[in-house]
Amino acid sequence: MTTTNTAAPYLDIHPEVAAALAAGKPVVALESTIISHGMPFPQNVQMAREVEQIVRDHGATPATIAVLGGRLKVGLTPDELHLLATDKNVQKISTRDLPVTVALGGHGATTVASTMRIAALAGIRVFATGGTGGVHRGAEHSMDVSADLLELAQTDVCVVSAGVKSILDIGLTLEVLETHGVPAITLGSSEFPAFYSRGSGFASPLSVQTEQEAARVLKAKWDLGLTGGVLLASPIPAEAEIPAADIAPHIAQALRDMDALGLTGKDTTPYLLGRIVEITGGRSLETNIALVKNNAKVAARVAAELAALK
Ligand code: PSU
Ligand code: MN
Repeated sequence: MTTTNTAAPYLDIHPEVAAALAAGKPVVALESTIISHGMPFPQNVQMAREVEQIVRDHGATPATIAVLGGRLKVGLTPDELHLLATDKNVQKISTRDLPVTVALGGHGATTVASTMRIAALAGIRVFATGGTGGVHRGAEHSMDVSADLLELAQTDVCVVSAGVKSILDIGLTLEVLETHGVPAITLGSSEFPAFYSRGSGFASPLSVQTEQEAARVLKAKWDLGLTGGVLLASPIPAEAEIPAADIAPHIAQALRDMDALGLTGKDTTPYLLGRIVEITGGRSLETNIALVKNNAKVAARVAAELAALK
């Protein structure tokens, strides 16, 4: 990607994050769509605060990213986190939306794609989320392929996620990542994980055993001039997972309900996540929170190992 310092006047990097970056200390980017559109209040703001603390407890500085009043915010205050969690005027914004939200001075919660781009502008290389977007089921007709995949193809950031949400077509998602030269690497398993579940039935294209190995992969990739991102998949801890066979009928139900409502495009992922929380009586929300926390821990360790290699 082309990172130019013409972006600097649009960025507000929190002083704590700026100090860590200047000192070469580990920093972990965190996204905000998961707060505004991925979980209900008040669990969303509580999750956001706890995830920041987990990053700190594992030796890195958290930088939650959003667009507020048209400013690219890297690192948020508690009041800003609260606004994202509660204000209905906050839009879900992906890369395509960034120039409009900036130019018109709006509020936007950033997806994986737009968070990656802002993280890269700020010089942050490691990012934790819940699950990455991917190729939607039925994409051969809808053409609904998340911009997260195209951002991974071009922006030099490692995204730590619990794999790809099982509301998506995981096989096609892995194909698109391969086409774009994006390493999809699973930490500690030979099977690619499926967000709520440790297993997806798909072999992971690549694996590493430790966060230190993951950091060495990142250094090698970028040293070699292989631009673009890495998807580091971290399976949800066994005690927190919903096994694939248990969640499958609930996902099928949510997809049917979505089709009946005629929802498409950017509204699908928030609807499906919310509907699955309803159908599972809240269990999937607990699972989602557990996997995000685990990813924050892994990302902090990768960022620390990467900082030690430089
Ligand atoms: N992970 C979660 N919850 C979420 C998301 C990820 O646990 O809500 C969000 C991310 O912001 C991701 C987005 O980029 O879902 C995917 O949206 P879409 O399918 O429209 O690209
Ligand atoms: Mn989409």
